[in-house]
Amino acid sequence: MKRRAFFKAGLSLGAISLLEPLKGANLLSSSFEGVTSGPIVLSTWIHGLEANRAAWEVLSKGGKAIDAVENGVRITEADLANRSVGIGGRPDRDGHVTLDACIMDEKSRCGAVAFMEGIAHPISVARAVMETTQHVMLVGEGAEKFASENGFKKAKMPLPEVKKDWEKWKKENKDVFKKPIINHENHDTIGLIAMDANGDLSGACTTSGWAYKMHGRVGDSPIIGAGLFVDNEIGAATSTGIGEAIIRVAGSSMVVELMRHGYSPTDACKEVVNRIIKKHSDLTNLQCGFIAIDKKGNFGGYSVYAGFNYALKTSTEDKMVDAGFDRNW
Ligand code: SD4
Repeated sequence: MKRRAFFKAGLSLGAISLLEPLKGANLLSSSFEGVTSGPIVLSTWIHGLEANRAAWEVLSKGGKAIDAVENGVRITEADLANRSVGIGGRPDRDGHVTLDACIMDEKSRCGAVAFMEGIAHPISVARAVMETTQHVMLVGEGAEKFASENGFKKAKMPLPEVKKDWEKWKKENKDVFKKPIINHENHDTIGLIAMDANGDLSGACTTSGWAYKMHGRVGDSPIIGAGLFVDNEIGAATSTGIGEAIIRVAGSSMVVELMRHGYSPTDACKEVVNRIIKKHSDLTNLQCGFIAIDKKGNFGGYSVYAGFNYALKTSTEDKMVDAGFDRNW
């Protein structure tokens, strides 16, 4: 398969002509974006490398993007060392690990679970909601009941070492609104978007959310349009960071909508980041990042603060890419 990947150093006329009609775009002016042809997987943070490889196992055999995205993020959900996704996730302030996830396919079918406890793979439950019910989202006990009835694997959470951290946090820190520092050192949510050999797009997003959040809090990650959005005519986007800020601007759906109006993936992510910045007078620790792919294989990402990066997998690339950013910490 013919494939091209253009970065700053290798920008070619071919890439320019592909993007010429785009309005409001900086074209491929930075190292944090590119264009490729053929299947592609993009996912948030360093844990995305492994997730992408699992997604690639599906795509490289001609599989569908929807299967690839689920396969990919299940790796992160099963990683006991990951404190922001799945089994190893940190609890809320009352000691409950509550999990949020959503999935969306090329037909705009979608499924989500939120505020769900004790189930190892929320993304697969979200997919079952999508495929076997008339609903889009199940939460809390209802989601757990649905998962048990459908034979999903249970898991005991929090892990003993995570519980120990929480007990320490409880003693030392009563401020439930303290914002987590969201950067590559404490990993965070995985949002994974992919395009398959057929040119179809899908996405998945899964998290244990904001560590030590209020009991009952749900962030952007399971909300279609906030944490994830796919429109197979246009592109796909997903997010990471302070979910409340992302929900306020309908983040991922806005990124896709801007791409519909001619923005490149990076410029669409940047515009939504700018809206977040404009709407918040206090930006302390307010990290939010977006990644996006468009239908032509352009991809990119942007965040409020430096430090956000994403994993890229194509048939020739398997690496981390630094997202563009508005400011340094
Ligand atoms: C949330 N967006 O629950 C998630 C957390 C996250 O990077 O992405 N952290 O708000």
